[in-house]
Amino acid sequence: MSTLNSTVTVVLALATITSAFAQAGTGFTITHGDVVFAQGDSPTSPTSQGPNSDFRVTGPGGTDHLIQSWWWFRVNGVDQRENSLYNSSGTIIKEDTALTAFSFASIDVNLYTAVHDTGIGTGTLTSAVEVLNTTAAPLSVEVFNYADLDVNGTSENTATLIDKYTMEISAGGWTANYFGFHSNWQAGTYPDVRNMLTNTSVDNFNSSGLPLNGNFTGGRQSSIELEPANNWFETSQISVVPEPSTALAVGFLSLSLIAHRARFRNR
Ligand SMILES: [Ca+2]
Ligand SMILES: [Ca+2]
Ligand SMILES: [Ca+2]
Repeated sequence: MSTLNSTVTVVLALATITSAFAQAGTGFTITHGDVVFAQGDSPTSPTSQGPNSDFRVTGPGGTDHLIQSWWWFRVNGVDQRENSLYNSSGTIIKEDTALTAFSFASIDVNLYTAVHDTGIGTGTLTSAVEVLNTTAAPLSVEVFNYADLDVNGTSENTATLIDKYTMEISAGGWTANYFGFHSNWQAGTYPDVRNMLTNTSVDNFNSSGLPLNGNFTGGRQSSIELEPANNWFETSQISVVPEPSTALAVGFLSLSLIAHRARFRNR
């Protein structure tokens, strides 16, 4: 009896602890083919470090290439720091897409997430926020996307800038592109970039930090001006793509097989 009571107490205590940090039921898993994305529950505080995430392109038991994917914002002239998206009012899941809704003092935010299977060992995660000005005055808002990729399930990654919209992160035969049309980008070794978003001061990304070797994290910032009742979309994409050297190796293999066949025929 006392064992049962203490078990009940522990379960209740765990439930209380969990609810203090995340909103149960707002996290989700979406799937397309063998591409799987899992998002942890929405945090309950603007000062949170954001939920954890998984991104796999080889089925639910495959390599997880992602630690975190989340969004932060700052209403200029109001907020003295960046705020994570928090206190979701709920998530609607539909197989390969999810919509998580948020409502704040001056903006509403809809977070759209989608996965797309683009072939064997490849796939895309699209994360987009719709920001709506719910006040009667124009608003200036900074929107931040943040991603902690651990490509190949390891924090030992090599990251380079392909162009101002695309970062390439690689390890162990895997390559991921982190892509988005934003004003400024930032890369750094964990936890430097996330600290900019979770510390108590105003920070802006300055398009620096690449190339890097180590525990890659990256982000993008957009400055948007919103008239009353107007909305704006920001999109971020993570794609696991064929690694150039792997594709080349396969190419060489095909060529050598063709050469072998040709030799065989000539005998
Ligand atoms: Ca993960
Ligand atoms: Ca900051
Ligand atoms: Ca990382």
